[in-house]
Amino acid sequence: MSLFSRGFRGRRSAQETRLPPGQYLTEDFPVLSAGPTPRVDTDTWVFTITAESGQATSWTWPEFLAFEQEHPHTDIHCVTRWSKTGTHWTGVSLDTLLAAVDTAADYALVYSYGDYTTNLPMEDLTGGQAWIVHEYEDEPLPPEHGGPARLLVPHLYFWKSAKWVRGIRLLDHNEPGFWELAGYHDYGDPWREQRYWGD
Ligand SMILES: Nc1nc2c(c(=O)[nH]1)N[C@H]1C(S)=C(S)[C@@H](COP(=O)(O)O)O[C@H]1N2
Ligand SMILES: [Mo]
Repeated sequence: MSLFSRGFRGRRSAQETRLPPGQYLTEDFPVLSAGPTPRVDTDTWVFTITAESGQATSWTWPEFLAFEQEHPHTDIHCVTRWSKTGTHWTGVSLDTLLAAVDTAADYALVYSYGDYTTNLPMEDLTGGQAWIVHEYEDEPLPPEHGGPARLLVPHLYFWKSAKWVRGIRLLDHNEPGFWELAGYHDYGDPWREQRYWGD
């Protein structure tokens, strides 16, 4: 919600100025997947956070839904240059899940059903910046967009937002994931255009 009542023209230019460099605005929702869409059933879905000690904490689908639900309203930015503004999601903050985990880790490696992985500093998964989401625009998250549940870390390029998320390993060292090993930037800040190695 905007604090200001602006005309249409004013809203348009305000949207354009919040696009990171090199990005264009899209109204549709492109699907970008490195492989086939895995079929993940909520009856067998388990989400596991494994601490650097090796201790694992897991939640079933009903346990996950019982956590406090948040409603992030945010822009998303894909490294292939599309951005989408004002998307609505429903899910559980990583802060909420990590409150149940004994950890002092600095890094995280996120795992998906299927083979996908991606890495993030713990700093970027905490502090109200990351969620495991299961609804998009008030509907169950479609399988092609990562349903039943995906990571949402909107302040980094969207490849960090792992679809069909299965778990997170907390680490005391940085371990690159799928795209990071293939030439994408280790961190991926869209505002600094950190697309590829060396950016
Ligand atoms: N498991 C998994 N997660 C993934 C991907 C993938 O191929 N597999 N692609 C990433 C990339 S590159 C992007 S841009 C977004 C795309 O999400 P979307 O298909 O919902 O737009 O998901 C990210 N998460
Ligand atoms: Mo992407």
